[in-house]
Amino acid sequence: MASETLIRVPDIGDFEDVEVVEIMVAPGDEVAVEDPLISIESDKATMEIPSPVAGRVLEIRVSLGESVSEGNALVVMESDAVEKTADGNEESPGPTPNLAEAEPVDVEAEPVDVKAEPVEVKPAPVASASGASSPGRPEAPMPAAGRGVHASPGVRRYARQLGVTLGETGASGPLGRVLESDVTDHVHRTMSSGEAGVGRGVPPVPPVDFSRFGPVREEPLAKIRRVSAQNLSRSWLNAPHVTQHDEADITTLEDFRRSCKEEANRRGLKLSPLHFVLKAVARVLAEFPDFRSSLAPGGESLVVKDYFHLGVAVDTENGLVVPVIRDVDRKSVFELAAELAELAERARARRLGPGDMQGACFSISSLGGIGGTAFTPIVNVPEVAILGLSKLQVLPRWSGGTDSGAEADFRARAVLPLSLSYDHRVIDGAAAARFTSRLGRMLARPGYLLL
Ligand code: CAO
Repeated sequence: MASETLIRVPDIGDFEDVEVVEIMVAPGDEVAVEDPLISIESDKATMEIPSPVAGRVLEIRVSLGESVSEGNALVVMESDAVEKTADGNEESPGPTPNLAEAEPVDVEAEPVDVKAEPVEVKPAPVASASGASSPGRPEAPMPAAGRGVHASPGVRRYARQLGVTLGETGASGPLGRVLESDVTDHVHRTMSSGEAGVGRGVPPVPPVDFSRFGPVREEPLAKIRRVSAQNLSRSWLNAPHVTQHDEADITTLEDFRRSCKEEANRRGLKLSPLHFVLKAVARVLAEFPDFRSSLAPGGESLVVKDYFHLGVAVDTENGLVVPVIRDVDRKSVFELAAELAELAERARARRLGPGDMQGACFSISSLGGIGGTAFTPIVNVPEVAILGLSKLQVLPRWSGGTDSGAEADFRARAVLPLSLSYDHRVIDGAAAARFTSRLGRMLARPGYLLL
């Protein structure tokens, strides 16, 4: 006859308040003996708690993120064949687990995460602590941990961070063990199949037969546009975006730029506001290292880049490409103008190599030569921020700042709109506002660039 079995946290050594990191079953699931039920993780090791009985899951007594210790109730199972032992206790059928020999699956962790140290964890039967059990529910002894999907804690952690379900990956390790490379391969396969490009779990747009509404024709997309569509979707779906809008008073800079025109012509160059912005951004990035960082795999640290290579979005008839100008901090504005002109020309002639588009720590997208007052550029992930420039306008600005004193008045100023999109996992709104304010001040007083 079916009876209910309450499964508790076994003896997990000296650990207390261990976090529930994975719940592998849901009410209604049928499980076999030793199928994994719950995964718990201390700062040293991960351990699966398998089912000691075969049957149906009735109730989950814990939630993700909850801290548990030995004896806490985890899962209530309905199982057919729970037998009485000689001492009157009830226990599960099948191979009686030898708890002394129990081999915690996750003990020999591969050091994917440097914090994962091998620790000996010995699951043991949970004593029927008085008052700890629900009336009428026999306690189940706990067998050895982790006989479902075999993987080290490092691999489990890696899979969790990437949102990968271990059962869906290959298992190319010895005895069907899932390796880190199986998880990585699974992600690559999913990404290149296009499934992840539009975001897993995002409902697909249903196809529409537009010819029902009028004449249509189908035109193939250029390769560049298809590649950038994937990159943009991936960036948009992975990074929580926020855009900080600001403006820079570049009246003085514009006077200076005009005064350089003759010299620029002599060098066969055209100076645009963008070339000065490149220089100023490199200076501001030196003061704001987070803006030239990337999240390390796993998302637990930042990789800060101590180089100042900047990507610049170039509009081509086949789509958007982002070539990279290296060491912007060490180049003059004329050198930057010459290099960007050369890169843009090669981009439009489809002569950029992959190396020309790699290594940026921050990007700039300028629509200033076209129009618009603000926009929300998409961060070129794994970079964490991108600066958008719109068309400068001559606008009235109050000369007294927040002071309404009699001396102040409205003056015509050349105002450059700035739109800084950032990955909110790395950058806070206050930092973004400080960044654009600093950049605005730098551009308003271009003499700073000489200091
Ligand atoms: N405000 C007003 N005028 C501006 C300006 C601004 N912010 N920025 C540039 N201009 C002017 C230039 O001075 C130039 O004027 P002249 O013809 O009188 O010399 C004119 O606009 C055209 O400039 P440009 O765009 O050709 O040159 P640039 O160096 O500023 O930009 C490049 C080069 C490659 C970035 C640009 O050509 C380009 O492709 N921009 C589009 C990028 C894009 O598509 N971004 C969207 C991506 S989605 O995030």
